[in-house]
Amino acid sequence: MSVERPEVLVVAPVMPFLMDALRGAATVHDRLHLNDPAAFAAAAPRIRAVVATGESKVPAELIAQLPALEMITVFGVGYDGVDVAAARARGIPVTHTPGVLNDDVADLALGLLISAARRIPQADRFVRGGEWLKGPIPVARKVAGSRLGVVGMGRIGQAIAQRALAFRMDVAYTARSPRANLPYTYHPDAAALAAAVDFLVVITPGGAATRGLIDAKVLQALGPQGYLVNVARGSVVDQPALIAALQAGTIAGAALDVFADEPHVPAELLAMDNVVLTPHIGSGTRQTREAMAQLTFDNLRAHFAGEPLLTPVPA
Ligand code: 8YV
Repeated sequence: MSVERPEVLVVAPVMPFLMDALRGAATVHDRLHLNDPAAFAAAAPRIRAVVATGESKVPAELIAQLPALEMITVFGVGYDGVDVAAARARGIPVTHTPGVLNDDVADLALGLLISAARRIPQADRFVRGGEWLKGPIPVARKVAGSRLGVVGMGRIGQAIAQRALAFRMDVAYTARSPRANLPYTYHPDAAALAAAVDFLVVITPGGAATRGLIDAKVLQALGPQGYLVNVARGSVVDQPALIAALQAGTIAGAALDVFADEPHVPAELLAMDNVVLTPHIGSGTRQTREAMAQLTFDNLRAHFAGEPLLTPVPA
């Protein structure tokens, strides 16, 4: 990094591994815009980089407050919280962390799918609550050999499909366009896919283009034997429609790692026995979070060294 230490605004909590690397190379303002607006106003003209996470927001208003901003680096593959258009309009590049988290998110998707079908969390509660002493638990839903639909066939979607093959699942998908190199059945939209599968796994980027993509019509198509798994963004699913579908038995169950307004989870979902809930842990292993932190930092370092960025977001 340059001799002069750049000033950097970190907009959301980040792991100590990343914070330590940043502090070693830059003057770090940790959430100053939220914690101390007056101090932020004083520092803003000197801030040259923003460090964000997959969930955090970097709106046009914040970008406009930073006249010296040169780059935005996101600790996460999803960058739907960043107003990329506003950044681009000022020639400010945005980087993210693709690739390094594919395995973890795909592992969790399969884990959630199996948890929902085999009711593993419920079975755990059954044992702990002494219910087993009163009699056996009801039988669950078989996974091996069933039909999987993947909404979004990017890097993580493909990693999910590969894992599903080991369970002899019949894999189909929807995406903006068919991928000729993949052996899976393509459906033109989410409703057509949902009608053809037992498990619908959502792993498409968030943002305006996919907001509410999984709506009442898609859930209706998934049907009373179908399960929804969301490891993408809460915004991709119409959450009130999902709650209504679960309450009415329109679908059999759901496993959700992401929600519309994290960390808030609607009381209706908390109260339901046919849902499995996790707190946005798709990439949440030490190994993967360290790899993400390294890539986030390496992009920052490359920028200030005048080198090409490693992983800019796609144009
Ligand atoms: C978060 C994610 O970035 O990669 C993404 O898009 O949503 C996650 O990996 C992570 O939870 C850190 O905030």
